[in-house]
Amino acid sequence: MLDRRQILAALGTTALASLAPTALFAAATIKPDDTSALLVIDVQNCFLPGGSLAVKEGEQVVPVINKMAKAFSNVVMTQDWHTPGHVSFASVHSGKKPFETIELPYGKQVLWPDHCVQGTDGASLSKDLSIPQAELIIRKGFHKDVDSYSAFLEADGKTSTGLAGYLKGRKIKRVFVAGLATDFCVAWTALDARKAGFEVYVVEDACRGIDNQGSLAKAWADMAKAGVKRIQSADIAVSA
Ligand code: VGL
Ligand code: ZN
Repeated sequence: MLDRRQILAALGTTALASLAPTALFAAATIKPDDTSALLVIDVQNCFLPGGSLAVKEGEQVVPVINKMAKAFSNVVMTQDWHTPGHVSFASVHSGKKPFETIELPYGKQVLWPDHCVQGTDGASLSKDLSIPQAELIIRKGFHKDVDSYSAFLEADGKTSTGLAGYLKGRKIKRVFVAGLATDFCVAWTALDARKAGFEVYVVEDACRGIDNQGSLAKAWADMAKAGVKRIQSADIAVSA
């Protein structure tokens, strides 16, 4: 017969054992393979502190992305790459201010401060990114009359950037999305990646949002509905 002390001891061990994998240690259960790619979205000076469209805490994604990138043999980065006088800039619409919206032929467009103008320092990738194996940089938003939050499709909903073809050509099946901003370029990229047939993960702590009029909560809801998986960088196994 077990006495009270033995029973409590046994229960204690079981309780601890069942807690251990989740609560006591980070469960790094996702192992990127050769069919996985990390998409690093718009980690550019304009979106970082001091930039013209600075995302709150934007700089905090950089060390998280650098560390996570070690787990990936395939990394693609994007650069928002607008013409001067781009249609998404409030400055070209008289009487309009940044963060207001207008109707364009392809639909509703949020207006922004001038940002990520081709060839400017603001459009450069952060000098603190350290991902030497990155194999492709996709530039987007370079048509003067069309915006492109998504790394796959421009805002007209039909002009392709070529990224889906590239990834499929390289036999990529799963994409992990990180960067700026969660509720615009990250979310639109994730949603289009689902439409293009990829398995999609958004790494929450490797992203930061703009959150204009509820856009962040809406983006997460849209992504959940589309089958985008919301994970943390600690879920990804980075082997030594
Ligand atoms: C972005 C607004 C305008 C982004 C780009 O990278 O999320 N947001 N252009
Ligand atoms: Zn832009």
